[in-house]
Amino acid sequence: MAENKEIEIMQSVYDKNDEVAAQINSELTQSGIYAINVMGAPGAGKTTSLIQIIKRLKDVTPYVIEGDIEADFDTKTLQSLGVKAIQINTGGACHLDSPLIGKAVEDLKINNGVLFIENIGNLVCPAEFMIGEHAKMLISTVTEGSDKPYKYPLAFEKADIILINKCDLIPYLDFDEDFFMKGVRALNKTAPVIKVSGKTEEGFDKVVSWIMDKLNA
Ligand SMILES: Nc1nc2c(ncn2[C@@H]2O[C@H](COP(=O)(O)OP(=O)(O)O)[C@@H](O)[C@H]2O)c(=O)[nH]1
Ligand SMILES: [Mg+2]
Repeated sequence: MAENKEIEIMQSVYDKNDEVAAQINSELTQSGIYAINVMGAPGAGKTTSLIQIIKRLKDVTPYVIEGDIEADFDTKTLQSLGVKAIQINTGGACHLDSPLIGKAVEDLKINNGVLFIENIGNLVCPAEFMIGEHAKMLISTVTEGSDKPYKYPLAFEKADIILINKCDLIPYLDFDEDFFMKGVRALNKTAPVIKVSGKTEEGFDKVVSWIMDKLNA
């Protein structure tokens, strides 16, 4: 009985969240904004990748909503590079939800451009909550190991694009790319998987072309 109740409440939390997410998505679309929900484990290189992507964007205004449990280092870093960025601190919650994004979008006052939403570092909960995005970008890394698609399937299943970051470190690790890709493709047949490095900057041109194709579609 208690188990049934918990399921009902969770379902209504998801429904309410998705309703608000759909509204945000439609408002962003009307304002000419393409929104990307950037997900990955803590330290995967979400902020590093955003910096690499943003510096390659031409004639497109980038906006960033930074989600963290506490602190605003990443927002300050982006602002120091001239990027319009705003911080959300969840104070403990392990993912962003659509009411939080609705408020941040209002505060940012944005139109015509691409909005990156750096979600809380976590491979589990962010994949469960839509936040008004048009696409989900998952950043996995060679340092996390090649078994992550098998252990955290939802994040890989839902992703529209997957980056394998920290590829500069491959010579020092035992990352098994074939095993990783087999796991990804069992869950997700279509998302492009792009090897990148925030250190050598390899791969980010391809990521930016994917974003530009989406923006122009
Ligand atoms: N070697 C290496 N280090 C990286 C790479 N990308 C990010 N890092 C480092 O990983 C740490 C976490 O990066 P950050 O972008 O803050 O991760 P986030 O928590 O996902 O936003 C920082 O010390 C980065 O310098 C990479 O491609 N190669
Ligand atoms: Mg970050």
